[in-house]
Amino acid sequence: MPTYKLTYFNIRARAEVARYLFVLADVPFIDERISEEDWPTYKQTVKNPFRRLPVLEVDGKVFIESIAIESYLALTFGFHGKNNWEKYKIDMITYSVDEMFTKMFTSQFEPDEEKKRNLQEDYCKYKSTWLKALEAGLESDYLVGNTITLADLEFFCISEYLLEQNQSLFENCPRLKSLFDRIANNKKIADWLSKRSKSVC
Ligand SMILES: N[C@@H](CCC(=O)N[C@@H](CS)C(=O)NCC(=O)O)C(=O)O
Repeated sequence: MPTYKLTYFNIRARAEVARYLFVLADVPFIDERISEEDWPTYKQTVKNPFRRLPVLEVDGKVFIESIAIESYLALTFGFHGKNNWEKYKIDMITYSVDEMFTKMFTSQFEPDEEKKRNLQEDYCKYKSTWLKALEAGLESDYLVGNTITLADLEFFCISEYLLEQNQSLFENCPRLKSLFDRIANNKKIADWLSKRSKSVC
């Protein structure tokens, strides 16, 4: 089995889905976390031409860009659907979650009050449409096909953040609520959640 090393900060954000994939696949990996204070030095030599994280190394081969990393791991471990149609739907959900992350963080960190209000409005509208579309599109016990895939892990990862902001997130989405609970209660994920490194976000 190859040696996997995933390097990121001590946060969930753009690396947690990759971590879930390792956990679900029972594949050991080095979970390297760079502290805020070590980052300026580490950044000088990080194996990414954009000088950013996450970086995945597989037997020394370097992978960058979180979505490409997740997609590679999901394909390698068998969580990327059974055919091209399923693969497309998983990608579509992955990109919609990425857009949500961007809207959420951009609105959170915008210093200008008026711009912040507009960004928050846009984020809230997007979130509401996203929830309705996913609730209506659920195919089975899982978002795509009838087994757990990368799409469910993307949904779970962003939902952890959304629930921290609003505990009644799933008030009108009973099927999504069941999906969230199903993933949280998956034995391997539950075990990971109970012992993962505590992080600010
Ligand atoms: N599109 C890239 C974005 C990577 C990115 O923005 N990483 C941030 C952390 S989430 C980073 O390394 N920030 C530190 C810096 O830019 O100095 C991906 O998804 O991997």
